[in-house]
Amino acid sequence: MPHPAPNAARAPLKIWGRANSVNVQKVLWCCGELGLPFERIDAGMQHGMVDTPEYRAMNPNGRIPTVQDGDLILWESNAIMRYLALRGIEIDPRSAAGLLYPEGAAHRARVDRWLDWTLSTLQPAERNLFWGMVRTPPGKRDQPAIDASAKATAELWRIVDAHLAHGLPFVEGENATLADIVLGAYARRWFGIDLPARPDLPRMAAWYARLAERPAFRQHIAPPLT
Ligand SMILES: N[C@@H](CCC(=O)N[C@@H](CS)C(=O)NCC(=O)O)C(=O)O
Repeated sequence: MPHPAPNAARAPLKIWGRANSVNVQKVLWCCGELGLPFERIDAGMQHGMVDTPEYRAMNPNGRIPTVQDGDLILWESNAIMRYLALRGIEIDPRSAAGLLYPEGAAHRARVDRWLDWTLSTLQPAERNLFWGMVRTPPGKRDQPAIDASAKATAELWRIVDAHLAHGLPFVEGENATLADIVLGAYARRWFGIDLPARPDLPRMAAWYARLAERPAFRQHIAPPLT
């Protein structure tokens, strides 16, 4: 049985990024699942900082999140989560990290594909929906772009719903993995946006309800969309 990792005894990570960024949220959720202490520093959008030479020296993209663990500085949220999980496994193979990023080439690849899919396919499809409905005042919205984005996003969630026909509680098995984190963070946006109509996706809704019970989800993902 997995037992709490000695990860809590590690020096706190430093995480740069505003708490309402989905890519930051994924990393915070991952830290919560792993019991990793961290210090978060606001950066990005209204907080600025990302264009300073000091920040660019850490992350030449000027994007968030950026994470520091000792001497290691990392950017790209999915790479950060993989690192945190692998480091946790390195420290204690029986820790919760082993559940989050399961061993075995096939199982790990099944998890990884959702990480890639989220960045390459889901995020570009849902961007106009999220920005249009959450970050744009009603009078200034590009409704056709929002509608097209909602339609494209619904088609992608149908894929997730169909995948969940495997009947297991989480996307890739009996335990929540990094795949659930990346998809769950975007699902929170999908369910949190008021839409005139949305497809009935019962398996996805049941999966999402399971994720919503997790303390780290409640803390980092559930807060209002902004
Ligand atoms: N692929 C990168 C994307 C990073 C990214 O685009 N982050 C957004 C926030 S979700 C950002 O930096 N936006 C500019 C800002 O907040 O100033 C990752 O996964 O970390």
